[in-house]
Order: sequence, then structure tokens, then C-alpha cells
Amino acid sequence: MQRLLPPVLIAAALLATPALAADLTVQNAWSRPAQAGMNGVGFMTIVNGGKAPVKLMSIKTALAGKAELHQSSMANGVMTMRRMDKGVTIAPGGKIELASGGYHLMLLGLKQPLKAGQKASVTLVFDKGRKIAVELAVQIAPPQSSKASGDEHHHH
Ligand SMILES: [Cu+2]
Repeated sequence: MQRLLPPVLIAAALLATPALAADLTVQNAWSRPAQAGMNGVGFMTIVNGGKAPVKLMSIKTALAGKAELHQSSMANGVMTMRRMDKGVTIAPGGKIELASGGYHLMLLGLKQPLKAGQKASVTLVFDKGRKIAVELAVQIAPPQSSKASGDEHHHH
């Protein structure tokens, strides 16, 4: 049985292609469940496959009152985090990992709960006006392919 796809489905399929802007690629984007009014997080790996440095400048989302790029660090035995107001540069051929205990997106004042199994839409704003829309998979544990998890099912 052959049927033509309605235009809406075709548009959805195009939107579902991996986030890509020129040489920038986002991998393993995920978030943790959180309640409305609380702060949410965003983790991912951003790869710069180009020949020039790229700077992640800011984050936009409709899901929270405000979204910021943060860096966690230990100071005197206490985990603190600070805003990266000047952005974070990704070297050519390099990548940055946003992960627990390091860089992360902070979604301040969630307007709605983030529930496991849902997607949370955020937009990464880079220098030179480049933007990448990213869907964070809301889940309790990091994605399988992230280095934080044991990878028992793949053999190299
Ligand atoms: Cu934070």
C-alpha cells in the first residue's frame, strides 16, 4: 500500500534530522526530570568540525524564565557554579562536553515540568549569529553512549 506523506509529516521528518549548523554538531543532548518552578539542566557534547574556533554565546528556551550557560567547579570542598557570561570557545576540530560537574545549561524557573520521556527544546546561540535548535531528551540517567555510563553492549 503506497500513500503520499501529508506535508505536516514531511516537515516533522526534516525537523528530526540531527542538529547541524555548518560544521557544528550536537550529540547526546539530554536533561533530567524537574518540576515546574524548579531549575532544569541540559547536557550534551558540541563538536566543532570546522577550521575556525566557534564560541557558544547564550541559550534560549521558551520552557524557562531564563537559560544560562554555567560551569560547575569545586572550591574549598563545595560545588559551586558560575555563569559563563563571555561564552565558551570550542577549538577547531575540538569539542566541549556539557556534563554533570562541568559545563551545563541551566534552565532557570521552569514554566512547565520536564518529565522523563519528553523532549525539551532549547536553542544554542553561537557567535556570528549561528543558532542550533536542540531537543534535550528528558531522562533519569545519562545516554548510553556518554562516557559516564558503562558500555557493556558494544565491543571494540
Ligand atoms: Cu548551573
